[in-house]
Amino acid sequence: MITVALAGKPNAGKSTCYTAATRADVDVANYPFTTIDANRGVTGVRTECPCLALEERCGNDRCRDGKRYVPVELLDVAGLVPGAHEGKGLGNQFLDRLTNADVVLNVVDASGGTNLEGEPVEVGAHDPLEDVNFVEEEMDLWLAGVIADNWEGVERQSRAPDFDLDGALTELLTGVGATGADVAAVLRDIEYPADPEAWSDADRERLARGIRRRTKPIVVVANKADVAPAENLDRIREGADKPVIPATADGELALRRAAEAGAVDYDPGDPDFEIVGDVSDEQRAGLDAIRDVMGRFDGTGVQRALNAAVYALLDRITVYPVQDAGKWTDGTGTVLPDAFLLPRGATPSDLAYAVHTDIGEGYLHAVDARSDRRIGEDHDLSEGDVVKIVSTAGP
Ligand SMILES: Nc1nc2c(ncn2[C@@H]2O[C@H](COP(=O)(O)OP(=O)(O)OP(=O)(O)O)[C@@H](O)[C@H]2O)c(=O)[nH]1
Ligand SMILES: [Mg+2]
Repeated sequence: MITVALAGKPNAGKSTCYTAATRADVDVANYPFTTIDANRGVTGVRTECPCLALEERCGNDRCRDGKRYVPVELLDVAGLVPGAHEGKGLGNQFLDRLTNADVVLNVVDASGGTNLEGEPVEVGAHDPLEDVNFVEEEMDLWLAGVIADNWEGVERQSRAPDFDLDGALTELLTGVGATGADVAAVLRDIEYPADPEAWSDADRERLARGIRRRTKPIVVVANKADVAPAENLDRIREGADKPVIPATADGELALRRAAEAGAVDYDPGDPDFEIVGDVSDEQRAGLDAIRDVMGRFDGTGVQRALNAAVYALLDRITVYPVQDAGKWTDGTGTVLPDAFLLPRGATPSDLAYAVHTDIGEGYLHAVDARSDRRIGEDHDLSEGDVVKIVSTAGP
């Protein structure tokens, strides 16, 4: 499963985001370092379910009237402070939790109402663009540290006659999600000494920055947009060289709770909601305030941030394997039982391997269930494809 990690300084709203997205119970409070241990939960990215093309909706647990939520793992990480890579604040242990992340949501307090340590200050007194930059800097320096800690091993290997720097670095960096192609691409971009023993800290840092950018791309969540001055949001948008999504995690959490209580009709990622239950005047005022923010930002931003991370940054597509190409069901008659988030450019054979190694190894051919036509092994799959795999293995 794809892992999305929430990173950011204390009090930015990571746990609120996490709680809203996963509806798990974690501590949410207005003091720094509320999260003492990383939390792991499951949320979903939203897409159009292929069942919209059928006469009836599929009724899958993860489909709400044609809005399909495809599972991704979400990690809540404790707040980072400047110097975290050297152990400041709660330090390295939390950066280490980012190791498994495929993509990072950098949650910043766009209101400027908390300083770099996450302590409350007058709204607007702190420049939120600093939060965007320092979190990225901490991640880069943390990775530089990981590389430095393991450099002796690279030096040792370099004494062997058949030494290959690409291979040695790929081995070192595979744990943070880097492939041989990532290492080769970064080495092509930077200048470095041929002999590993001659590498300086600055050389390793350049390598770290390149690898971090490729293996842990960042979406900036400009949170607390409900109380953020407009110029702060402009400043973040202009200053950050990455996608920026204004958000109100608080608003999303309130809506999800209200939806669970039957007070509103709202599905995560909707641009608006409807009040359908009895609410007090106070609740109505609170909901109206959220609606106002949603109107300004086209929703609460939480779902949009998750979608931007997976579909835009990681460039994934959603593909649905089925056994019956006519009914779009699995062996038990469940309609559109599974959804896979594959890299763009994935082929039917890649899908077969994603379903199961045995199915991949026994792959014979595939059928596009929308058109009921056979598709070639090297055919690029597209978002929303429904595919029957014919394999010597499995059903
Ligand atoms: N106004 C406003 N407040 C928010 C929003 N999201 C979170 N908050 C508040 O910000 C405070 C901190 O939220 P948390 O989610 O605990 O922050 P955190 O990033 O997990 O903090 P640490 O675990 O200490 O790193 C809480 O009081 C939240 O209610 C938002 O969208 N708008
Ligand atoms: Mg927290």
